[in-house]
Amino acid sequence: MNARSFDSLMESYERLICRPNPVNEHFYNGIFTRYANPVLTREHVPPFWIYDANPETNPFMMQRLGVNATMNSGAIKVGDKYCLVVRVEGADRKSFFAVAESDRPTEGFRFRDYPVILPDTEMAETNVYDMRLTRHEDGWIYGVFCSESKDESSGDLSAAVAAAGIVRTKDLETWERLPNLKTLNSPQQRNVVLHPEFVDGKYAFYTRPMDDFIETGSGGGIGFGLCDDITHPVVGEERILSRRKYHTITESKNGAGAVPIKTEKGWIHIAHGVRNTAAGLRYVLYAFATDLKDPAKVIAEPSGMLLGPLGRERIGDVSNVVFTNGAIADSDGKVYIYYASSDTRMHVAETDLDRLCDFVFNTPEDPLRSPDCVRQRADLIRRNLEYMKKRK
Ligand code: M1P
Repeated sequence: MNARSFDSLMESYERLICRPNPVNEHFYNGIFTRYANPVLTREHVPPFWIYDANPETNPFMMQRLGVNATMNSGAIKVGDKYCLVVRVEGADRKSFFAVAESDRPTEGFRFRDYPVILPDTEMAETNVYDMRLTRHEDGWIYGVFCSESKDESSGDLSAAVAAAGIVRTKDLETWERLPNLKTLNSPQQRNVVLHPEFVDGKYAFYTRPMDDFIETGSGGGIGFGLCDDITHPVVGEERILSRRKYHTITESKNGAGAVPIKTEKGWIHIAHGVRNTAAGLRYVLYAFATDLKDPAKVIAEPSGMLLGPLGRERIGDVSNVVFTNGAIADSDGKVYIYYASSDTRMHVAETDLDRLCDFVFNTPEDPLRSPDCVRQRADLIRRNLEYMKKRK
């Protein structure tokens, strides 16, 4: 094997960043558009994060600090830039955050020179991941993420504790770390999202109460709780808004995803639902709406999934998974849902507010039993056949 030159690695990287990302013409559902290529893969990480560029100290031009995956990214538009705060997973399994930005929403994402340097204030914290970015009406951009520590009370080496870490910034460059969120009634938390507006004059969090690191146990679904002071964040009561249900896409667990999008008809939430199968857990995205005045009150709950893993998306480090923690609602009404597939790479799905509202408010609810599902579908077929006959 001939050692490649660092320059040639940089050239390949530049070619990849500049590669156009056409629409995937083979996919249609009327709800969103898929794109042919992922928007970020580990190959999009600059070679100068991975290689020692100096052939004198790296004669074989080998990777010194490998990167395994680029996934679950928070998303926000800052000025004219579409920004992702990406979960980058090193070859050492530790995740960290890095900003990748582009002036186009579906291609051209380039990492800033350095990853995010988070203030290192939680000394037990081993791993951080899955940041949600909220532009709050108080003027800050908040990042809420999973802060994971070893469970020292357990003899099991893999036992861990998940909590919600909180940072805030104005520019995605300098980050102030706040204390981790305390939820008085739930021992663990993951997939916590800060609502963009005050509710009853308080900060409002979507939570995911959990008894355990992996299993949500008695946690009934996506919760909602209020917090008086974000600089000493404590949530007491968590009202469950999107419940896990038997024999649905959320049976095993669910979790808030993107920061809810405000529309005239309600807050639109894009979350993930998990079911178990003989091949392991399957993660899909689903959507629902909550009341504009009471964001914990569900007002529309379309049946089934919004987006599931498709084709190559189905394979990766944790296969059969799609996961979102960021969407951008643009000023022209377009909505970009950034999602990771199989804990490996990032994609984008494009839709708009009208389509999202139509999907959420006009898709029938899940009747929860096969006979009722057949009745629901037979009704659609009958109406269509009558319509088709009339048009002849
Ligand atoms: O591996 C799939 C996902 O698993 C977790 O999600 P949840 O807490 O709902 O099980 C998260 O760790 C997420 O990062 C990961 O993509």
